[in-house]
Amino acid sequence: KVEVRRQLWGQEQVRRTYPKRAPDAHKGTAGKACVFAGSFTMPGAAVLAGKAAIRGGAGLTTIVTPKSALPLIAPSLTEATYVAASDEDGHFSGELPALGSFDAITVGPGIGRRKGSALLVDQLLEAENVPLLLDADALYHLSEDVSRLKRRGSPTILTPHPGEMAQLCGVKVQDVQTERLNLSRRFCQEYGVFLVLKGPHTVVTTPSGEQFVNHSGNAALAKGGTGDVLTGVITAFMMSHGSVQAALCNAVWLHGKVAEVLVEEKHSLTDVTASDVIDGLPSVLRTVE
Ligand code: NPW
Ligand code: AMP
Ligand code: MG
Repeated sequence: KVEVRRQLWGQEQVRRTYPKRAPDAHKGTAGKACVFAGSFTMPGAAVLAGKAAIRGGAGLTTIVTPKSALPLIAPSLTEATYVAASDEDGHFSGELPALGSFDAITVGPGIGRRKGSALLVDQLLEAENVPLLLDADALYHLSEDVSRLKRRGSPTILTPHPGEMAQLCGVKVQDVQTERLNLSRRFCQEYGVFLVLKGPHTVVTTPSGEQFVNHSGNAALAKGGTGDVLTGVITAFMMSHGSVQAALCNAVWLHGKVAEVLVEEKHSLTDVTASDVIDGLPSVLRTVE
């Protein structure tokens, strides 16, 4: 007998689980995030993920990016600090720079698909005692050998869109879409990860197979960069929320709700940009905290 555990996650659940910021919080207690993102040809992905992490409440956000991409990112992202990674033709060379300690590590937005970023992902999968979020091109590299996930000792979060999920599972996009819940649950139970399968009605699945279906959002989000924004918000929420599941569900709901509010108040479904989603976060955050 299969126990079905699927729940809806909406404003009520977000309000109930959204953490209070302690009056005596300082930037250290609000969470130190390390985001491996960007390259010479995709600096914007790092800007979007980094800005969203900061708007999402991260106390300190460090962007690790190839040396030549750094000056393209930093002028648009004042509040972050930076580590320049060794660079090969505008992309990560694969050498992992010396890092301090962090409360969350995120890798993927805009890192590209060359050998250097594959080596980087290899090494980050070995990072111990810290939650690791893999998105975008990190998922591409992960799909070379998904079994590496089984060796992780700390929470691991994957945030694929249907194309990335198809690659991770070695199936067609259409098969992902017709089996979103079952495929997600089987994947999480086999590999012991949290999964955010994106698209309309994003599904969040926990390692034990609990599932939450999101109903916020609209087609304004169908535009480059919105996934990088979601990754930034999740990075921040992973550090502020006691439960990874609540962090993921809350970030997904909020991200979608922002798109709804933007279209209700001043945009069309056509013109919303990923940056607008970051700018829209405050008005929705105010309704839940
Ligand atoms: P297609 O294109 O429809 O034929 P991609 P990406 C498919 C960075 N970005 N449902 C798609 O098929 C990201 O961070 C940088 C079904 C394709 O075959 C990544 O690092 C930006 N299928 C990098 O770009 C802004 C879907 O999946 C495959 C699907 C590439 O990531 C933009 C893989 O997708 C972007 O975020 C869906 N919803 N979505 C910047 N400003 O710097 C995609 N597919 O081609 O790897 O595309 O997600 O853009
Ligand atoms: P990515 O493909 O990584 O850039 O992520 C796109 C983001 O936008 C994800 O959070 C998707 O769930 C969301 N999104 C894209 N298209 C739609 C849509 N038609 N309806 C609702 N959400 C969408
Ligand atoms: Mg993406």
